[in-house]
Amino acid sequence: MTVSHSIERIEARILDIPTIRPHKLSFGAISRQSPVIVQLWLSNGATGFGEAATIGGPSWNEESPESIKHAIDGYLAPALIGQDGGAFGSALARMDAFCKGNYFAKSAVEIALIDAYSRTLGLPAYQLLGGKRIKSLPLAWTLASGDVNKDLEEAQLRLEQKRHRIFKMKIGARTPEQDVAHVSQIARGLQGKATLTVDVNQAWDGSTARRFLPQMIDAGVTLIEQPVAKWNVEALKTLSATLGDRASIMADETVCSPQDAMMLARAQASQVFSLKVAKHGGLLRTKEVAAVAEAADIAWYGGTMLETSIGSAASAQVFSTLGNKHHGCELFGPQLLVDDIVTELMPIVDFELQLPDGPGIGVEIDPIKLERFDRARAGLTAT
Ligand code: MUC
Ligand code: MG
Repeated sequence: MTVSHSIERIEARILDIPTIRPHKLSFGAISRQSPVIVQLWLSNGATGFGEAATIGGPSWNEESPESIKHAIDGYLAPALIGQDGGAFGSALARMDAFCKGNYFAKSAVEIALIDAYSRTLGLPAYQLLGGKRIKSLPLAWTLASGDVNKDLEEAQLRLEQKRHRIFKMKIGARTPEQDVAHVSQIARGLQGKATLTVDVNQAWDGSTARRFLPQMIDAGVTLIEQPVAKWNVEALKTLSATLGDRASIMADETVCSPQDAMMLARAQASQVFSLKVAKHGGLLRTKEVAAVAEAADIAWYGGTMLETSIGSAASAQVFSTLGNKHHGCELFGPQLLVDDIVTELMPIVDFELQLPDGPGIGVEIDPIKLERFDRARAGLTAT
């Protein structure tokens, strides 16, 4: 039997959803998220949703909510209208032919396409991505209030609630000495109860990283994410060689394409890849990067761009198909937002996110909330 349904319509909208508290990173602080939500219709009437979220407009990388919507409306949607909805690889190739880069935008469209098509078949998206291997993943929380006492309070509460026992700290905005003091205080407060990660978001140069990371490790940090600029593979390589036995070095901004993954693997520059559907350009390309990791004996981590439950569930679908050499995930975006746009969140049980089983990406949109947060409706402007 062949199932052929063409792509009829694609629409993108920007939402603005406040966060429960300011979220501070090396490059700035955010108090709202502005995800781009894509809805795609197939000729059989099936519809799917996708999402791409950035952090702080175009501060995390080149793409912003506005550029994502512009790329989808102006180039990606026209490239796909009338095309076979089940030919995912061809859809990706057409998007590449019509539009260079813009991977966040492409990922939102690809998620919506796979959501719509798998709903047509009555299957969870993971069935089209190789089948489910993992049922749940340890779920990290990011401590990023900027205040030690608030961070500790937040961590204690989440431990008591059995929601999180992996905590990631965003550092690099203050001096390295201040960061070491902050991380050490948190580590003392959580000793023996939690695992600690730091994410420098590219803020340090190689010599700062070589000097201060050992102090972070002495304090109890076991996973170090993107300590240096994305291009600084030499520094990542040195850090992996010198610190790799005591803590793992994780690439985030450096590892976007499968070619980046190959280059890092050849250089032996990181022991873990943070996988993010948006930066890789979709669910299928996330699998390609994960395949390079597996082939090179590199572990994976389920990263986030602080998406709503739409993007988080889509990520959960692909993460659930991967192998078991991982450091858990951080799909906590829905918990950081004051509200969500789905009827039911993915449950967290005993510190683990339960990866969804329903049709498509496994969560259902709440149309009233979608309207409520729509930027066009609220008349808001860019971040
Ligand atoms: C990043 O670079 O990993 C993920 C969690 C968080 O707090 O910020 C993001 C971005
Ligand atoms: Mg990161």
